[in-house]
Amino acid sequence: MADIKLLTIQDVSCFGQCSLTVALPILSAMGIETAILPSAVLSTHTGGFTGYTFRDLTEDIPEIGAHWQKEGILFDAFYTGYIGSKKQLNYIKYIVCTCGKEGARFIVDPVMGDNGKLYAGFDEAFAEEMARFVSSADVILPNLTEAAYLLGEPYRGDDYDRAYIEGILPRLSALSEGDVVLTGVSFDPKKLGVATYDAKTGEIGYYFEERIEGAFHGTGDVYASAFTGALCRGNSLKEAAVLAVDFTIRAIRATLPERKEHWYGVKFEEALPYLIGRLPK
Ligand code: PXL
Repeated sequence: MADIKLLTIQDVSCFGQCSLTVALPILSAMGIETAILPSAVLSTHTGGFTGYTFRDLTEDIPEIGAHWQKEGILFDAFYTGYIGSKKQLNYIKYIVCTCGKEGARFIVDPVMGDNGKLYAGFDEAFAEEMARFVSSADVILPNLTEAAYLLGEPYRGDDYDRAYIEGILPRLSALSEGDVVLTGVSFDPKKLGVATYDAKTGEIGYYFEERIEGAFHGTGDVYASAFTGALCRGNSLKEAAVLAVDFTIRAIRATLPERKEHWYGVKFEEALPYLIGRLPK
């Protein structure tokens, strides 16, 4: 396997199994050399904890980038998740331009919200900036809430059909002229999955698994990390999207016996051996 150097940019939520504490172990387990650029350090994530600390690292980002440029450090791929501010988005764009190898891939999970609501600390102005930020992405992975915000349209809740999904996929793709993996798609109450859109061919694909009722925090990050690793390891868009679903559902199932105490994240660690076993040799 060719060595792949990837840079992931997202926050460190010290406790809570999301963002970098999920991305780094998953990508490393998948054999990807993973460098990190923390956008902020929080004591916990913002989804259910109160009184968390938030250390903004915005002004460290250009300094870190300048040092890498001086050292000639270059990456094969970039993967961004939770980004703390509009200003950071602009700094990150610059790093992607200056620290990428020729043809470097740029995968953006436009983390902003879920279930129709923006996460604490985000507003519509951030969503508008995120829509501009994704213009240089090769692949974007919005959920349905983020898709609505990226397109500047109302969130439809469960009130949508295949025609709606197949209508928004090409429009999401047009934001970046790149591929799309839309997460949290369901046409049957018992099934939940993803829709993929290949920008080159216009091909739409679906993949569903059993829906497990309730919300599982951090699964978007678990999914996007596994997807990114699989894509970088040579899987196609569809294969990577499928593998990431298969991994994420196993992480959720591993959490179910302790769901009450383990409400803040999923036990993805237990599913890592499965993920490694599914990688191309
Ligand atoms: O999982 C997305 C995420 C990442 N980082 C922080 C969050 C969230 C979602 O709530 O709060 C800090």
